Amino acid sequence: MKFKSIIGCILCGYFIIGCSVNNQDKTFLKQVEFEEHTSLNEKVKMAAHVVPTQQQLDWQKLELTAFIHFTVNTFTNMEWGHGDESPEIFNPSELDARQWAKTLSDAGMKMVILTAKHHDGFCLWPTKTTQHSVVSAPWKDGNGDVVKELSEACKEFGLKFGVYLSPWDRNAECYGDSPKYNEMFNQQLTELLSWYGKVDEVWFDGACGEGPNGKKQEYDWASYYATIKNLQPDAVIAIMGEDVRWVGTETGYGRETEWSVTAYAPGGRPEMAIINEQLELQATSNDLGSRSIIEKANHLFWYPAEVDVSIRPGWFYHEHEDNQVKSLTKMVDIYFNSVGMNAVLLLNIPPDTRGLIHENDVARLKEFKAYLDETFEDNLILNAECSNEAAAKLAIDNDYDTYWQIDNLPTAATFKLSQPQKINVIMLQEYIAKGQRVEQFKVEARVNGAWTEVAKGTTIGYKRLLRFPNIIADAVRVTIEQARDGALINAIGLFASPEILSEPVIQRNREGLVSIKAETTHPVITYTLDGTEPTAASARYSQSFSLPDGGTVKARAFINDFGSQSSVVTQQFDICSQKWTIAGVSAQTEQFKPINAIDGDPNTMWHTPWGDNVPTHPHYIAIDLGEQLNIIGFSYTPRADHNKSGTIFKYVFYVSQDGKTWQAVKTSGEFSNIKNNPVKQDIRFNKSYQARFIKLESKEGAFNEPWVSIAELGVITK
Ligand code: FUL
Repeated sequence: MKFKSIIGCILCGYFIIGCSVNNQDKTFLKQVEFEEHTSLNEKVKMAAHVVPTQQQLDWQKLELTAFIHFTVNTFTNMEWGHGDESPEIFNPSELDARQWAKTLSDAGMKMVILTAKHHDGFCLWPTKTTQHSVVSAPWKDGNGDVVKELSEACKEFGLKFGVYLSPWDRNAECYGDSPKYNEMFNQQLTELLSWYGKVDEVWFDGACGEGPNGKKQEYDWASYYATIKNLQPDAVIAIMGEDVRWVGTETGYGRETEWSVTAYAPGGRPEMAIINEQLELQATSNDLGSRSIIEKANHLFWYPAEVDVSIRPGWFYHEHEDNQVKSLTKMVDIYFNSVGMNAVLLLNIPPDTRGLIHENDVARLKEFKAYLDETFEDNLILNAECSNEAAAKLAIDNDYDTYWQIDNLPTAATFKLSQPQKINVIMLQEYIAKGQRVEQFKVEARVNGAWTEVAKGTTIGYKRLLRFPNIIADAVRVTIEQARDGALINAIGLFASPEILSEPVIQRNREGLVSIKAETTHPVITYTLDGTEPTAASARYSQSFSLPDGGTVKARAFINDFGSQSSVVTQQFDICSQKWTIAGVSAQTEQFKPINAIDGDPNTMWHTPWGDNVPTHPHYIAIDLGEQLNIIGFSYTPRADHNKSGTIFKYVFYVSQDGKTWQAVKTSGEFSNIKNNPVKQDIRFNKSYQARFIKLESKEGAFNEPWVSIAELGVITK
């Protein structure tokens, strides 16, 4: 096998990339380029020896990191600001970055990344590049600096610190004048990376909502990376950077098979884009690193996944989402599907208009931390007897840098526990300092003398966590079945996680009937309609009840004679759609009728014809509300299934008295960030309108398709 020099050296020359060609243990630091005619077997073996940089390795070990989204949007109630917001509105009454840092460090987070500048262009630090910043805000009479306050608080609480700087800038006048904006952007980076001490991660968002007629800016990625390498050589560069990869969704869930070695080329440089075009790969592709992709690839990269997700539906704080902080069950599920699937979790916790992390989020983070502590405090395998493989002991010695080396596959190791124990979680870790290799494994447990398979999987990577139903076992057997080269397992864990009583689900149908269900068998559910927290003494739910005009329903589940309780779930309902009818649509299909958009069921949808030669935008749906209502806004719920095709991005919203003369109340509306985060969006108007009819007209889809889909359309009257 011959090795060619690494493409990074040829292409740009600013990564120090080495390849030690020691025959025992060849490694390719961060990337490798294949010689022509390299066989698949050789390629796969080389893939096993692509290793992370020290920075990437240190980053991976953080596991839990936090995002802070805070800017003018916090005060305008928006997800994407337009860039024309007055700095006057930026006025947090009690901003306390120490409260953020303490809350996050108490929650087990190891780093905090702040949106120093989001798409609206407002800078949270006193930049010299624009007046559109904290210097023009009333907060601290223009003398405030959020970046400084948070970076100092992070130092105090032992947290690493990162900055998010949006390349897309809707305020900068020079955006679109490429050389000029690149200079401004590099200046902003220089300030952020030289004024505030150590910066550990720089986050470049790939989002841009300019559309076909918008401004076109050619980002000079190579110069941005050079600025960072120069000022903060230890920082990893994420998303549109070359060290850390966006996992591809904002749901909190990574891939079942997650390779840190990808054929998907990192960052934004044109030469990387060409590689991805040739292989037809995107950050969102299902498969970035399997053997079949490697077969086609000429290069491989160490490009590990980061899972970014918000604790609330939106990235910025919205008061109306105070009751939609993700449940403990959901948070734990996200943890197992991110940290437990070879990724780093980047959990967003957006401060409110006071400049504080809201009480509801603080409470949930405490529960989350307590749950993880209780689950992982006692690794039951550490005292196990390793019966058949002396070498496997190295995986249970609690030393990260020693490992069980498995050269002949498949190989199993049995770990005998001192006594039968309740278990429901297995943890496996690969020693990724030497590469990611395992392609298939299984775990069996001995229950009452009989072996049964409890978990199996494909990739392990830095960490793999698998959950299975409670069992009482006295031994476990781990079999590494397939790998790209000798497998190196440096840690195995066996845990008993506490049961979480799952929260009830509150639903209301078109007729206004509310039903509450829980997954747990035979729970007692109590609820309130007055906004108070349900307790054991609150009304018991036994059958559906009517709430046609809307209101707030809070519910909680109990088991064990009220001995264990779930967290509280809240659902806010507006007026129900019982009296509504469809007054008109631009196009329809038999399968997905317009009525589905107002049937109260988010699992059904209206969809216009799709495929070739179908009607295109503007599409519309008009609804007769059956009565005059005082409308202050509307809500759009994108389709519920995994496929988000037809999701609307830009729209106009109209009201009418008679269904003939329409008044546009939102002329250039946009469902911000709906492509990446397709959740229900509440759009509020500046004033209220008396209307009997409403109409939503699409202008542009989120995925450049000519058709549209709507799961639910609702009005806000309260
Ligand atoms: C997206 C952005 O458009 C969102 O507003 C948010 O910042 C998220 C983390 O990245 O691409």
